[in-house]
Amino acid sequence: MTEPLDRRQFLGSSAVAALPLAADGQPGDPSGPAPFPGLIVREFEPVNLEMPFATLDQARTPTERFFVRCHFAQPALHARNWQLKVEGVVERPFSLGYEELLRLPMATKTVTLECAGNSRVFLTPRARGVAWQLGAVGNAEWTGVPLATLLDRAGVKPGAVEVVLEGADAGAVNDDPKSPGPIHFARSVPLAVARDGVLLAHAMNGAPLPQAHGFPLRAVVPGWYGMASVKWLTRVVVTDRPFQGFWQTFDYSYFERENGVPALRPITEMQVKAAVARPGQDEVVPAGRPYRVFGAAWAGTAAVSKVEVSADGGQTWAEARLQGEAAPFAWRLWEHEWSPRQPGKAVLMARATDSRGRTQPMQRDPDRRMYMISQVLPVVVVVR
Ligand SMILES: Nc1nc2c(c(=O)[nH]1)N[C@H]1C(S)=C(S)[C@@H](COP(=O)(O)O)O[C@H]1N2
Ligand SMILES: [Mo]
Repeated sequence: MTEPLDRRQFLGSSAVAALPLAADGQPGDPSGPAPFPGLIVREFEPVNLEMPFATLDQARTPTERFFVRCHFAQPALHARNWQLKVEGVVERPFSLGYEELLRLPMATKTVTLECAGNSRVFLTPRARGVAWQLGAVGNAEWTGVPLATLLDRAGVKPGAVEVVLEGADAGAVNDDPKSPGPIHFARSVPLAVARDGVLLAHAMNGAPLPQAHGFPLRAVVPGWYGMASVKWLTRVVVTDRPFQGFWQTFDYSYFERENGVPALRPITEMQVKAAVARPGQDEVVPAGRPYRVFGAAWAGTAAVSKVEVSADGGQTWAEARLQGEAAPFAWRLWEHEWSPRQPGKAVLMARATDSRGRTQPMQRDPDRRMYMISQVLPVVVVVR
């Protein structure tokens, strides 16, 4: 973030002459990592920012590289007067302030959040919505209070089925289908999910949540697409019937077929998916030298157990080397040494398989509408 200033100061210093030149002729340390170039602006207002996925270099996504997805202007909430209401089908509705929240027992979890629209730019014909490439996904360490703690304190009544998470941000959706005037961003999860796993996070990667990621408090729903991880949380409502809010019916829904009849369902769990960080589309790679193909893979509530790479458009596959441990909710980095021989175009692909044996489809399923883009994506490179 301070890179331009540092660079100017750096270039102005007399030590520059003594420094080695990097391959591109710029002064710098050729053995050091490339500086982070910043996030890609997909939309300016409301702000939607994408991580340039080629900059992936560690399992934990640094906060300043983590994508930002906002449907409305970011609310500026202050810890001093922020309150979380817990209400609905409960014995003892209550409100909680920030100080009190921080005194509750905490848990920390590493969780990958992927926007349900990530990779949308690869859909043909072009689909409406933010045109994300690969970087509307990140893996962070979230610290906060289990939602179960607050539900227990409120005393969930018998007959409760879901928990609605509501954010402080609001606005009118004017594209069809329009919202009924201004509405908040809100999303429900089944009571069982709310009780077992949902974290109300006040810290990200060991520091208080930045405003863009939901200060002072956000939900983190492990294994689900990002839309359920409601930011700027101000209300938790326990309901005795399924919630049919805008953000899980008109938006963030897909078709599921029962007995051949398609019906709309809210989007929930992330699909198994591997994404290639390098090489990128149309990258020129040298012939006759090993190239390290690498990326990340995730599988929702399951763990990634295998990643395969193809360098011939999907005819033959080789197993990639997985880093770290197999774990639910968090991605794993993977790498594969590829030695391209023939100059010309080559089509690379990566395919993940999870601990339940599910793997990525080769073809797009149109029932998923403009969401859950997890089919195997080709990366065309030029071997030279
Ligand atoms: N209040 C609120 N919460 C929200 C959203 C929003 O617009 N408003 N966007 C959701 C979507 S679609 C995604 S993918 C994630 C993204 O979280 P991030 O911006 O921290 O990456 O936040 C979710 N939570
Ligand atoms: Mo999203």
